[in-house]
Amino acid sequence: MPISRPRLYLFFGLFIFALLLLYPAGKVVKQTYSAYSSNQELPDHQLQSSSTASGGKGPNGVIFMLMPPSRVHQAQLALLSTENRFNRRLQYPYVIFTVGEEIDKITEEDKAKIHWITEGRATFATVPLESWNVPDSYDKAKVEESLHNIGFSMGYRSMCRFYSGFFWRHPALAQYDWLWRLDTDIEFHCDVPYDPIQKVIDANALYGFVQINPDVDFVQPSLSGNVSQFLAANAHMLPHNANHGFVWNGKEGIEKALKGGAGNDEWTRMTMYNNFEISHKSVWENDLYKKFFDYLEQEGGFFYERWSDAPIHAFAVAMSLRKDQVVQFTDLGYQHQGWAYECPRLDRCTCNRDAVPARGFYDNAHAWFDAPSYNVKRTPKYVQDLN
Ligand SMILES: Nc1nc2c(ncn2[C@@H]2O[C@H](COP(=O)(O)OP(=O)(O)OP(=O)(O)O)[C@@H](O)[C@H]2O)c(=O)[nH]1
Ligand SMILES: [Mg+2]
Repeated sequence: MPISRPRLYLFFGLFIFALLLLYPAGKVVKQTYSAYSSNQELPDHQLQSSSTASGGKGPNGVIFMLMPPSRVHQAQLALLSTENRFNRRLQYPYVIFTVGEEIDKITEEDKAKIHWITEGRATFATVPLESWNVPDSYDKAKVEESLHNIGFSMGYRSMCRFYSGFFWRHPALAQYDWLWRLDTDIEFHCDVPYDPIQKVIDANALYGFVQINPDVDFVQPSLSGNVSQFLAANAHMLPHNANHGFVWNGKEGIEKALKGGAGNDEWTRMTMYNNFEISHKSVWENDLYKKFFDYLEQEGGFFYERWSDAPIHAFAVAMSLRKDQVVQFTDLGYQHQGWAYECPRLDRCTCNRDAVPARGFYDNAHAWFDAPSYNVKRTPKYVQDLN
């Protein structure tokens, strides 16, 4: 008996349905990973972590970005790169911060583009002016003088202060454990076949970075001295095995810093370039860091000088985390602006190793991982939670 056309369609339909049951999406994704697993340059743990984080079922994390209206197009390109290289697969949500009334200047057309690029996973959040503008307690004449002498705009200084003391307590990030900062002026030159947050988790770490280099002190001449005084005044709060040697020169520098007498002569100036920064919220949401920020705020250096969030974060991780609680990423082909970046020798990277920005890359990650060990004797009760 000849098979009728509707029956033929039914038969094909059932056949395709059965195929889908046999090869669910997860399997297809796994096959893609196994193609990478033949690559000797990827450590095993990265591959293991990748399969657990697909389909938006991974860690409770968020990618967030501070976006001024003047840099919307730049932000769109950064989001597109992030989506193309890994996040269309990992499906992390985004929170895009604008400040005060800035959101009114983002057109509906630009919002729709961001919506399209991120497949609807981006929400906008407003940074209140109280955590942006110069607080009333500051001496305005002194701030003006600093703007004249040191340079850097008020907006830039506000940005540094926001990233020091406010981003992690903004309600838009409250529901997330893992906070992944990206800036508007970034690009990924490599596909990322694993979940970077999962990699930090698998390492039992709390912080992930790409690059470490020294910062300058002329914009923040009194920062290191203030940090040293904070350490001395709060010695009872310091965990005993934090990586102080990352930011203070040798055993002598560390001891001087812990006694409150160190300054720029003892400061290594080493900082993680935190325009890419993965952190567990507990790195910031603890009594030590809160007290640290309050102390710095009271000293006024965010506006009397140009204290930057990068060294402040570096001082913070050095006073609260062990070496093994920090992870470096070296295979992302991550680039900030026109700066030099690492172009890994991997098929999944499309960067050109002979091009100028891929040639001049340097990194001082050894400053964290090979820092001299130093044990602070006292261990406060609460910091054990952090470690
Ligand atoms: N909403 C808002 N975002 C800002 C403002 N200033 C900077 N940002 C954002 O904050 C992040 C860091 O600012 P950048 O100007 O790139 O700072 P930087 O990387 O230290 O400096 P560059 O070397 O010039 O890139 C970027 O995502 C910026 O788009 C501002 O006034 N308003
Ligand atoms: Mg930048």
